[in-house]
Amino acid sequence: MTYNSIVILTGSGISAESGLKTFRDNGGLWEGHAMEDVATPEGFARDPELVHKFYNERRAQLKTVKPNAAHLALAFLEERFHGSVLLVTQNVDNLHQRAGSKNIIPMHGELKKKRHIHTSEVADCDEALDPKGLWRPHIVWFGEMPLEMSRISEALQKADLFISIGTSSTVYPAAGFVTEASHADTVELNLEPSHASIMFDRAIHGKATEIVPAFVKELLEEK
Ligand code: BV8
Repeated sequence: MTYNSIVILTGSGISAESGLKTFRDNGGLWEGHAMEDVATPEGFARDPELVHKFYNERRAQLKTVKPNAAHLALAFLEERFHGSVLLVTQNVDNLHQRAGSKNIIPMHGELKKKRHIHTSEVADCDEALDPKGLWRPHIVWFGEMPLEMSRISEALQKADLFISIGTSSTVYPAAGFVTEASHADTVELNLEPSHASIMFDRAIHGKATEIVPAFVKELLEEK
């Protein structure tokens, strides 16, 4: 089958081998914190100092990690594929961007951006945010609407291949994308079967730095 329009969804598993913690593999604790305390608007209202400290630490950590072979393979696919490639990531790190991917939708926001709490203006953010300031992390918390959902739905409708990489498929609406793309061929690349594995036409299990470059090679060799 020759594909023309690929949509890729990535989750924290694609960044695991770069040294960034995943959500699931820490017993549901997000870097030692309960999700409710650090990844909800209520948690932010309750304790802005804790939430800013949590995101300031993760933002600073980005300087110490780099993209891995899986991020680089996806950037290579976008560059060499004859059709369209849209990369939708649940991750808030900047590793896809640093790997060279261009057509990206960071649907859960970005550590390297901040949002004004009154005007909602979004701006670059390289340093620590001051809890007493007027900016919050530009991150989509639980209970908040992910970014660019209509653009994502449109792309899923048009796709003839949907690839899900490094996600446990526990977080919605991202976990529902495979259903929206059920008219397309659907492939899951993950360390182990996810909650949604049975929804996929094909599943390839292994470490992202091994299975993603191999799958990209297979895609680019297809005539
Ligand atoms: C919404 C930013 C509605 C934060 C994130 C009650 C109240 C409100 C909402 C809900 C509710 N109950 C349910 C919901 C919906 C909720 C949801 O889905 N909850 C789940 C937990 C049940 N969703 C939402 O709230 C979403 N918003 O519904 O809004 C709405 C409607 C209209 C109008 C307004 C609002 C918003 C969800 C976004 C939350 N923010 N991120 C931050 O990052 O700090 S989600 C967060 O979880 C991260 O983005 C992360 O990506 C994600 C965890 O998922 P994964 O990426 O899959 O990571 P995980 O660790 O789970 O899995 C890693 C996988 O990788 C594993 O399978 C592992 O095997 C694999 N792996 C590990 N190593 C490797 C590997 N694979 C390959 N190679 C390796 N080396």
